[in-house]
Amino acid sequence: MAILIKGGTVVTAEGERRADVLIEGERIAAVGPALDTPAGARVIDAGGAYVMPGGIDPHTHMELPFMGTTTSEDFFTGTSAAVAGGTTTIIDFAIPNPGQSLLEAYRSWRGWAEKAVADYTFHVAVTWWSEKVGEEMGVLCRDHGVNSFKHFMAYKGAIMADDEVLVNSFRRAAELGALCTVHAENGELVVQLQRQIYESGVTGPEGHPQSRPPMVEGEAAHRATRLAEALNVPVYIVHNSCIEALDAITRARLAGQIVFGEVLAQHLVIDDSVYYQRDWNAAAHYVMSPPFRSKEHQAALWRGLQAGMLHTTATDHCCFCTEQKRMGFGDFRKIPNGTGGVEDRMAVLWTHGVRTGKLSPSEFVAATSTNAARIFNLYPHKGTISAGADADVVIWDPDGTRIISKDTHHQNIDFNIYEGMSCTGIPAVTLSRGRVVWQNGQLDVVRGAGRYVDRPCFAPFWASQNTRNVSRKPVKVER
Ligand code: URQ
Ligand code: ZN
Ligand code: ZN
Repeated sequence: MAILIKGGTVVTAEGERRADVLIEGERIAAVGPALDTPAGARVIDAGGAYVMPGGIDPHTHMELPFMGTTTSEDFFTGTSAAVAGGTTTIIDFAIPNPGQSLLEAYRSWRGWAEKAVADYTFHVAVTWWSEKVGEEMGVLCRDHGVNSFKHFMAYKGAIMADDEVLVNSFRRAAELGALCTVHAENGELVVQLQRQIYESGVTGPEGHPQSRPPMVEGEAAHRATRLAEALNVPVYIVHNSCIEALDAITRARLAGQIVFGEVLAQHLVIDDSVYYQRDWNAAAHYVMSPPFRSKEHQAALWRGLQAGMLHTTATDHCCFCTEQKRMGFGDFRKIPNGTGGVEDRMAVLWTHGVRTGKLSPSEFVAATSTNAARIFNLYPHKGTISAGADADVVIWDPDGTRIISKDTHHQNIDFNIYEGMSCTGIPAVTLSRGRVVWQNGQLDVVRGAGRYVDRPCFAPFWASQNTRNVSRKPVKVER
């Protein structure tokens, strides 16, 4: 049955216009003013609303085994919460333990994700190095639609990538035409500073931000851009939280490098005062890395987003319930790192970004959907409203309101980092590949309806064209 979305204002990263959207099956069939209503079509009135591409969250961790436990959100509940918030595609992470086959880890995550209600795809982490890792990176690109490899510069003793891993993996990714993404914190510095802080007698959640100050992130972000420059590979820095990381990206981009930056919705609106609450549980709820920062960093991150030095917004949705957080009671180093928000990202960004004049509706669409689609090669199947695109659509009510609360969210976690936040601008209807999955405040999802999305490498473009870095042809002296 066709669906005709009538009377709305279509918003893409390029602009906005009054237009109807005709959906046939899983695809958008036509976009234009005053489209005819096909016989038998379902008509959805979008008068007074925006019609936007479904959100793409390029950074989630459903069912992640981490720090001795596993995130409380699985791919069914997590993608259900996502569509309730207007996000129709997630890019999650397959993270092998050091020594584990990348393909084996990828297959595990593929299995867990089969219960998803909306579309998904995976970055694959490189947590160790051998010839076999290099070979498997090639197989993942060639046969499994993986075009991005993640590197954790933090988490020493667990999944941290040292320089040997970074250099070998970056070089291999350049050969493959794949993108390198990094969690930029100096893992060695973190361990040293954690020990100092803990041994000084600070054992509570307030020790977490003190052991990961902005320069720990800025140093790693700078180093990641330099390694990428030396190895001629594009790099995407995830969850930039501070001025120092933003400066590293800005420097590299102004030098002509292909560098992209991601910012989390929560880092744009929550500051580090949360760690100094007297209630241990309440403070521990906010333990994630990089940590929440003081207010001047948020202002800089908003400016980075406006200036095009930060390109995507994400959530790093990595949920640990209060009891799991209490694994670190008495030692902040053992509090499982992560916070949620996959359901709240778009409403938070609309309320604090568009309604405050920081972002236009088009810039909102770029930051919540289109830029991620372009960077990770999902565009134009995802990330736009145009004929031929997947019918991942959110009908956005700019005047709708919602008070964010654990009591009403759909996320499988017993608290919400935005608890009590009043949002104006909410999804009225969400469609995933042409099926209404959220309407009138109700989910109508089908377990397993989500599909894995292939993301081809950019080899033809980046490998040949990426000469922006100074090319270093070896020089031989004839003697
Ligand atoms: O570092 C990440 O991105 C994962 C392990 C989620 N946890 C976090 O604190 N950001
Ligand atoms: Zn991270
Ligand atoms: Zn993450």
